[in-house]
Amino acid sequence: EANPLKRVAGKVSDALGGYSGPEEGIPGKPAPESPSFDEPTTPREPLPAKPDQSGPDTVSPTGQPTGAEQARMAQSGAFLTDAQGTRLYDTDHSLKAGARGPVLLQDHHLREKVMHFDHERIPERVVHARGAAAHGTFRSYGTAASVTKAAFLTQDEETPVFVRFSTVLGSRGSADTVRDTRGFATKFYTSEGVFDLVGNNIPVFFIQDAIKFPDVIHAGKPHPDREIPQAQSAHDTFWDFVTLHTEATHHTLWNMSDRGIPRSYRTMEGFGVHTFRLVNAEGATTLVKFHWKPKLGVHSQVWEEAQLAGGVDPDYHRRDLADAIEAGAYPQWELGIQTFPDTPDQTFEGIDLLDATNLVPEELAPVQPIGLLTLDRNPSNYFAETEQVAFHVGHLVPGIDVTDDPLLAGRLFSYLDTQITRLGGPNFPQLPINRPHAPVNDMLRDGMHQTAVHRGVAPYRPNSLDGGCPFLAGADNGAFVETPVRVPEATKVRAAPESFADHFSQPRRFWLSMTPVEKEHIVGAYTFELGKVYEQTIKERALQVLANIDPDLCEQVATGLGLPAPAPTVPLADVAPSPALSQIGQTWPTAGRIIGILAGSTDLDGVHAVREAVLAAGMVPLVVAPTGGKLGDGTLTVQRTYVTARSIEFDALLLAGTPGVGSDAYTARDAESDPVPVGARAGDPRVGLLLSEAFRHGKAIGAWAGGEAALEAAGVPTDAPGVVVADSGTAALERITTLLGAHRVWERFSTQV
Ligand code: HDE
Repeated sequence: EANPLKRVAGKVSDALGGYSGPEEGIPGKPAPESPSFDEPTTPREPLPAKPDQSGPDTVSPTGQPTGAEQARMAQSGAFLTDAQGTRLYDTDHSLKAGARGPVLLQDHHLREKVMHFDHERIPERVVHARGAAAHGTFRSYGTAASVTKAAFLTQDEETPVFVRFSTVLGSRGSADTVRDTRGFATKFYTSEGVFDLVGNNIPVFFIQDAIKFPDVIHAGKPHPDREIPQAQSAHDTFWDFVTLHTEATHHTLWNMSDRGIPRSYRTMEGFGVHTFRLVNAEGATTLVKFHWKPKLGVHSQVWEEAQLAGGVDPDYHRRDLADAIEAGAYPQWELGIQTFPDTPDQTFEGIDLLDATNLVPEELAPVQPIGLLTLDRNPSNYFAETEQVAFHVGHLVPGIDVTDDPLLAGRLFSYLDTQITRLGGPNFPQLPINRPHAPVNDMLRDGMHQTAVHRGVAPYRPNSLDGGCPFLAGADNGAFVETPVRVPEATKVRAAPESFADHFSQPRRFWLSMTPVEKEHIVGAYTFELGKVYEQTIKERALQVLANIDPDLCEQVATGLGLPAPAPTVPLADVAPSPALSQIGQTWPTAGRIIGILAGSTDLDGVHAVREAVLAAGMVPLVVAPTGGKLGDGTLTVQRTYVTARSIEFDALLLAGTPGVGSDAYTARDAESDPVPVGARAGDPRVGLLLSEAFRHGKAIGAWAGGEAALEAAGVPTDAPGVVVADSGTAALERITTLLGAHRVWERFSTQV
């Protein structure tokens, strides 16, 4: 059948008296034939949502549709229409005076289409612009019921959630794997209203007072003149600020540690950062800090890997999260709290709980698990959900209240305010992703983008015309009542308390808690970042800050920079290390790990067996071969080729060989039976690169049946730590799985663990 679009146009032209499209070609040349790619032609309703694509369910007392109904309103009917529902017969050509003539202003379809397109983008978030999100549920263990009356934290309660992860500094299109803090924001759609826990993957912050936020962000963002560098802190203005404003030292040190380059959103811890105040049914209060603990453990990339990923797969974290959920490997985190008595001074073991540059070591206040978060559904539309979701630290529910942390106070203003610009007005809570699942009966009316059709005539209180509705609840009916905390009598000042003045002892504790290999990474990160700084005075000041954390750290970075190491200007704090701060030394689940299998050999039975074993262990096998297509008898699909495979994607590599390789029998038959003999693979520079990178990045590598030939060709010693040569693929996999429990082969790094 010829081009169906032309056919439709033909029908219209019948009605128009036989006009059948442009006749006038370029003078002197015949009109070109339209290409005739076939398109389905039978009109039908839009495709139903995929199982993981239904919109968020909402309960709206204002008569607003639920998620499914909303989707129906967004798209229905088989035919293309304009925004008013009028059917269209052509969307490929502007209305013109003759096929080669001028376009007519009266073309409503053209003007509407282009007008809407012109406004498709909204301002990106001023910080945390780059993000990825998922839906899920939070199941409460009920263990927090003694300290909070929040209904969603009672026994076995299940609450729908939406979680958005993000980087902080980069623009919306920037790379995922840059060195930066990560956002970890959770919206709980509870029966008592929305609770947002808007946290980060680092438990401390750069500043103690919100009034410094524009300063630290202006310093971290690209330079105002050239707008470079994008999405990173390795530049003069950042280091200028954080070395002058030394309360930023602790957060900066975390950023320079492996925490600044997570392996995946799935392997990050999350922190509420501030101290919050919980209130129980009796009105008793407890101060708490929130923690998210990933079930897969806390893992990071190594710096070279993060840099490579920025080029070969800038969407690395976004893809990883979506793929895992689509594959059914649902990421999980346990929510926990550290609890502290709500004393008038709001300190714990000498640590000021209102200072967001402090953490409380888990050894002093253990994290007590209170519930489990599972992310099990990808968004169906990035813009509608991930982009339009609006978090706010002031979205609280009864039982969870704020403290006087001056950083939190500023946030309580900022998160509402920023949405006015970003989402274009005050009605963003009506966007489907933001709608509470609890009944809403506010007296907020009108404004830009008002989509609710409010009933009644009396959006004010008191009223008699709407029968007095809405009514005030009171604590007995679940109202949010601010905790009556005593404010000390004081004089109005612009000042910080004396207890905010120690900027070095907490960073020193962090440094002393690191294993040697983690310290090596920190030294490498400072040396890289400061090496990118142009101003000599900033480098010197940075070294002074490092000396005040630890002279050994300072000495090593100074050596890398080729500068003298200054002596500390403050007494070095005598702090005990907190082993819980280290990411190394534990054994973690291997579920969800990605195993690259270099195939293309004749031992396809071995490859089949190892693939099955990887799947059975809950890991992900990816078969890599020189070219795409199928291997052997056609039952083995190639998933990555030498062109598309990069080492960053794999947690471990397995090299299949050829049974009998090296023997006389093999030599005789290899060319015929093995389209890609081991020898050819071994010499391929792309395989060499894959192996040398995986080796450098501390990844486990296994080989069987002669597969080690490729290792030898790549200069990877087969007797190095974490390199396994076994009799069969499954035997190699077994040993590699044990190695993966430690995440990386740490012994490969120059410093011992
Ligand atoms: Fe934010 N922050 N922030 N922040 N923040 C925003 O809100 C702000 C801070 C965090 O995925 C903005 O809707 C101020 C700490 C996350 O949508 C803005 C201060 C922590 C996200 C804003 C802070 C965070 C944001 C930009 C200092 C960790 C992304 C867009 C007082 C506990 C949320 C928006 C998402 C986003 C202001 C400090 C975490 C401008 C003024 C501390 C995870 O309102």
